[in-house]
Amino acid sequence: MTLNIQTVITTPYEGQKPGTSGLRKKVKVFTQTNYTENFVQCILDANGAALNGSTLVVGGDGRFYCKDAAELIIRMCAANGVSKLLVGQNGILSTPAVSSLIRHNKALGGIVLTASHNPGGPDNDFGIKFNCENGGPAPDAFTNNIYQLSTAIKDYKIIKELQIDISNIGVNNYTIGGKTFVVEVIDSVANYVRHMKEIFDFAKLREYVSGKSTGKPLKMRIDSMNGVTGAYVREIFLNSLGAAENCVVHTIPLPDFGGLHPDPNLTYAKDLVETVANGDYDIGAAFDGDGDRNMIIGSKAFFVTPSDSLAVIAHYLNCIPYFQKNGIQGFARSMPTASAVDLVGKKLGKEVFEVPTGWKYFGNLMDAGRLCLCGEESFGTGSNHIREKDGIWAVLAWLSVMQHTGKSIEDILKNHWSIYGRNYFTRYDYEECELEPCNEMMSTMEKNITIASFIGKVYTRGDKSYKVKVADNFSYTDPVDKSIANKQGLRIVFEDGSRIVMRLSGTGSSGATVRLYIDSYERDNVLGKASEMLKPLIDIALEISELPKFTGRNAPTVIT
Ligand code: VG1
Ligand code: CO
Repeated sequence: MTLNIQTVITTPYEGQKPGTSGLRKKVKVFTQTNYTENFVQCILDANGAALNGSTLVVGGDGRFYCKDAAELIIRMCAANGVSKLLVGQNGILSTPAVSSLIRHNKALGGIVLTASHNPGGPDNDFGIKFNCENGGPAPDAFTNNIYQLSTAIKDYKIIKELQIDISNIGVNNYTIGGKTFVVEVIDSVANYVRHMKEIFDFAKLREYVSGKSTGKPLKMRIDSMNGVTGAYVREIFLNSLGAAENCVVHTIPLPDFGGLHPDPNLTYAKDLVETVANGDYDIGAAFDGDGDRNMIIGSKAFFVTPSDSLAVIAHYLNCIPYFQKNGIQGFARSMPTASAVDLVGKKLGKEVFEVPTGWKYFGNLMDAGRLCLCGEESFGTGSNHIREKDGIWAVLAWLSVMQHTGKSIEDILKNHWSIYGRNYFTRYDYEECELEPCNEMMSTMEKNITIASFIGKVYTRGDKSYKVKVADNFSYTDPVDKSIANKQGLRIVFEDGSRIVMRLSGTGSSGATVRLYIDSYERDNVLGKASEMLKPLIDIALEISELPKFTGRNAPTVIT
C-alpha cells in the first residue's frame, strides 16, 4: 500500500500549556477533535530540523487512552520525517524506562503518555510530555515554545492509513516518500531491568531478599497500585531477586488503576500503610501511575519522609556499585524539600543545589557532571543514571542500604537523626479549590511578605517563637545555562532555619491545588511526633496566608 502524508487543517485550542511535568487534562479534553493531534504536532515542530531522520521513544503508563494516543503518535511521526520509533509493547513504558531508553539508544527524545500520579480512566486524567535527548523532561524554554506553537497551529501531518499493531513485539518497516520508517515494538521491561542490574549488586541483594545471607527471607510488600510498575516489579523483585509471590500486589497495569489513586502517599496508599501497620513486614513500598515516585515505609508502617529518604541514601551512596564506579558528585533537592540532604552534603564536602519544583531543573546539573543524586518531597528520588526520578531504583537503593547496614528502616533513620539532627517535615495539600480565590490568596500573601517590615517580624505560638529572616517568591538561576525561573513558590525562612513554603500545583487538570510545606530542624529533639512538632508553624502559615478565608477549607485533602 502506498502511504500518503495528509495535511489536516486545524485551529488552535486554548490552554495547551505544559505545567510542572507535561500537559495534563481530562481524557474528555484530549479526545476532542484534533486536540491531541494539535499538541503532538507542536511537540514535533518544537524539535525543528533535528526531527528529520530522528529516533524517538514512545510509551506511557497504560492509563485509559494511552494505546490510542501511542498509535496516533506513530501515524503523525511517520508523516513528520521521523526515521525510527521505539514503542513499548501495548504502549507501555514507565517514565524512568523511557528516560533510560532515550539515553541508551541515543534518541532525539521521547513522548511520554501519562498524567503520573493523577487518577486515570475515561472520566479522569491523561497527559503528554516530551523528554529531550538527555532523557529528561523538556526544559521551560522548550515547553514554552510548544505552547507558543499551539496558539498558532494551522494544520498537522498524519498518515491515517498506516496500519500498526503495537501488541506484538517486533520490527515493522514502512516506506514513506522513498525513505524507510521503522516502528520497533519493544519489550516494556527488558532494557530497564538490564539497566538496574548494571547499577546494583543483584547477587548480593538476592541473597539478602531470599534470606540466604540472613537466615530469613525479607518480608516485603511492594504495591504497584495497578500502575505501570507492575510488570517491572514482577521481573525485578520476584524473578531476579527471588522474593515470594505475595511480596508484590496490584501488579497488573489497569486503564483506570482499578479505581485507585496511584499517588504513593499516606492517604492514597492507605491499603499498603494499613497492611504493613497490622502485619509483619520489614519494608513496604508503593509507586505512582508512571513509576517515577516511591514511598518507603518500615516495619509497622514507620514512615520515611522523602526528604529523609534522600538524605539517608546520600549518606550510604557508596554501598551501591554504580557510585563506587562513577564517583559521587553533588546532591540536589527541590526548594520545598526539607534540607536534610544538605547536611549530608556538607559532611561529605559535596556541592548541594536547591532547584524549583520539577525534575526538569536537575537535568543540566547532571549533564554538567555536578550532580549524582537528587530528590523532591513529593516522593521523588533518583540519580544521574537517567534524567527522571525513579521509583523502583529508590526501593533497590533502600534494599542496598538495609543489606549494607543490617539494620531495620526505623533504626537506620534513628541513627541518621542522631548524626545529623532531624528535619521535621509535612505537606498539606488542598486539592481542587477554586482557581480565582487561590490566585488572589497567593498575590495577597506575596505582597504582605515582601514588604520590608515583614523581615524581623516575630510569630509566637506557646513557648515557640519564630523570627522572619528571609521572605520571597523563589527565583532560580540555573548554574549551567543561566536560565532564570521566577515565581517558583512563596517562601518564609525563619532565623532558626524553619520554613513555610506555599505554591500552587502545576500538575492538576482542573481548579487549583494549594500546597503548603512546613520544615523545621531540631538538632537533639529528634524523636518527637511530626504533627505536634510542626503544629505551631502550621498555625502561623494559615494565619499569614489567610488560607481558610480564601479557599473556604478548614482542613487539607492530603497530609503527608
Ligand atoms: C508535583 C510535585 C513535584 C513533581 C511533579 C511531577 O508537582 O509537587 O515535586 O515533580 O508533581 O511529578 P506540582 O506542580 O503539582 O506540585 V509526577 O510523578 O506527577 O510526574
Ligand atoms: Co509520576
